[in-house]
Amino acid sequence: MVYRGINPMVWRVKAKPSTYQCDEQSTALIMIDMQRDFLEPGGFGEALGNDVSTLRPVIAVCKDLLELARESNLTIVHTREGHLPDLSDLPETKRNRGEPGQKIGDLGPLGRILIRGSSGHSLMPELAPEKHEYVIDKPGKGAFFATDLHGILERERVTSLILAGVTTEVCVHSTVREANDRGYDCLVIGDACGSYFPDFHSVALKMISAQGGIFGKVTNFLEFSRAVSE
Ligand code: TIU
Repeated sequence: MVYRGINPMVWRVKAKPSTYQCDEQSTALIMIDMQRDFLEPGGFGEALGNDVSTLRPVIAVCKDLLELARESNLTIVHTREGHLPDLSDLPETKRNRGEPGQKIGDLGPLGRILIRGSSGHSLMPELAPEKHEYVIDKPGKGAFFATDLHGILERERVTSLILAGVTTEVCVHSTVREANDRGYDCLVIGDACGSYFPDFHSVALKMISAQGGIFGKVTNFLEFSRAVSE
């Protein structure tokens, strides 16, 4: 539990479709699935046929965002997509979907693909969690499905979520949708998210902020850091 003062700083972030407002006490950073399996050759992302180098620029932005969140004493949650070694939490549909070269659970250059405990499942070393930060292991795309994320955020009295990570249209989107339905006010840091498909990335961000912010709001790291340092 992070120490909470009496008068929290209020931040107003320039965002689409309109200014996003949150305060330092009730806001969490959710860093989604910045794992070797998605960002490095030999992991799950590549097994699905993707060029994982497209995600590399996101690491530096996520690092800056993580540092800013730490300086601001935000609640910080890292998520990891992955499955138990016996595959008991892996639906057959997910294992067989996409006909990848290698399937979840198969042995690859980074260990067993998308399996908890394998080196591919670990977070990128640049973004390693600190001791007091939460790490949520999730079997699905959304971070709320089959995890205790909602309970953790309720205990921390968090109502606003700053979201980043990979991939924009898959796990970030699924998590934003789940969060929105649970009443969280979501702000996605667009340049701290990445997709193997640049066109999916930009459309996914538009889908969040369209229709008056149907799922939440979207900004970039510069605007977020400006608001925090004002
Ligand atoms: N395939 C793809 O774009 N993403 C995933 O399978 N998982 C996450 O987004 N983390």
